[in-house]
Amino acid sequence: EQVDQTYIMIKPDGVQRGLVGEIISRFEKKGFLLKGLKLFECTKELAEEHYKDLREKPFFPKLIDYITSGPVVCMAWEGVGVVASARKLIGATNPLQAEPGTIRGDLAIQTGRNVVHGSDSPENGLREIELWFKEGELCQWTQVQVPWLRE
Ligand code: DAT
Ligand code: MG
Repeated sequence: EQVDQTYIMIKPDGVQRGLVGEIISRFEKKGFLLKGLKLFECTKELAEEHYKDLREKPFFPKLIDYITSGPVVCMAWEGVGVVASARKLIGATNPLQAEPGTIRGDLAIQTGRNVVHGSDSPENGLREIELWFKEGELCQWTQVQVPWLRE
């Protein structure tokens, strides 16, 4: 089985609203492996690079203002199927359309304040982790719970 990595980020609204523990907990309880974690104030340049595919969208300037409006929590998570699974845990982009039980479905109401980011493909997972983390900020470790997660 292919082990993937995904970049998950708690956006400034999630940090300001005191949802950091709650959001980390969802991924932690699922059983994925946490490889990197930091509270971080990002530059406009980094936010623009992260969202470069959306550069032409009318909401792009507001999106960059939002992401740079306060500290974010950057995370790298690893596991089989972690990219798609994390997207399911996060829920639809518009929180009003996100299913109850998802992070956005439970904790947010507006697309422009949707509390969390998750990579949309394994390729982007690697690209975004490389973009947001420096060498030495990621950990290689083995969870003691592995035999209780996988047969
Ligand atoms: P997602 O974050 O679910 O991967 P996306 O990659 O299409 O969604 O867009 C990135 C972010 O941009 C999204 O989390 C919030 C913002 N955004 C997307 N579509 C928007 C819209 N129509 N109006 C305002 N903000 C939008
Ligand atoms: Mg996206």
